[in-house]
Amino acid sequence: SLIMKPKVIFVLGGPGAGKGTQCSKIVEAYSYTHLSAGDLLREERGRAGSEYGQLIDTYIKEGKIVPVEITISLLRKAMEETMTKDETKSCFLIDGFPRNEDNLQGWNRVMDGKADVKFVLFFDCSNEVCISRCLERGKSSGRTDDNRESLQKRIQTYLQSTRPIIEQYEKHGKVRTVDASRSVDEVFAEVKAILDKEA
Ligand code: UP5
Ligand code: MG
Repeated sequence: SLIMKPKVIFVLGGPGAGKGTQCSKIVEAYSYTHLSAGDLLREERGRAGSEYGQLIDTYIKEGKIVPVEITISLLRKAMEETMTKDETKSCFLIDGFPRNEDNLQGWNRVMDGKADVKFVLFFDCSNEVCISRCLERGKSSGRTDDNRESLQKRIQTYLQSTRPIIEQYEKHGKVRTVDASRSVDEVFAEVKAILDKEA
């Protein structure tokens, strides 16, 4: 079980908003561990003997949100592994989660009292910019969802399911919004200002 109560920042924003890019930069400069829910799901999809491989594959291509039991167990395992290896590593960037009401309720059910969610770091970016970044990346990413058809669905899911989650946190004053349409360095300057203020 968890040794110390982990400190969590949820990192949200549309597909291609730059969540992963900015989390990598945060990790270089601050003592956070980056856990991308999408990366964990893709890893589980490719794991030999995974009972969820096929389901995850289909959901990702369709831009649909995987049932929370699967995602939460991967996140929880990754957090526990990190903290077991090094007890001082108790700050996490959880990237791309929670994406819908099912995710949020699952988190609250499993993690309530076991982790402190500090705030949501929200990378705000127009759909057009998001789509063009993912299509550009799709030329070499090998991601099965970096194509026009999947992107249309990912954007739909983001608008219908994820934005309302961000709005819920906003009502509690728990969202820090960054203009993610600018250059990587400009975005990171804004991220740093937020993290330095919160620390
Ligand atoms: N790039 C980044 N920043 C830039 C900038 N400022 N200027 C110009 N270019 C910039 O960046 C995307 C691309 O843009 C890269 O080529 C980058 O160089 C460039 P990246 O940092 O990868 O953006 P990110 O927001 O991380 O985009 P990603 O595609 O990972 O976002 P998604 O939220 O769509 O993907 P994720 O991996 O989180 O989820 C994929 C799928 O998994 C979901 O659709 C869903 O089916 C499933 N999923 C769940 O079911 N549950 C979960 O909890 C999580 C995922
Ligand atoms: Mg990502």
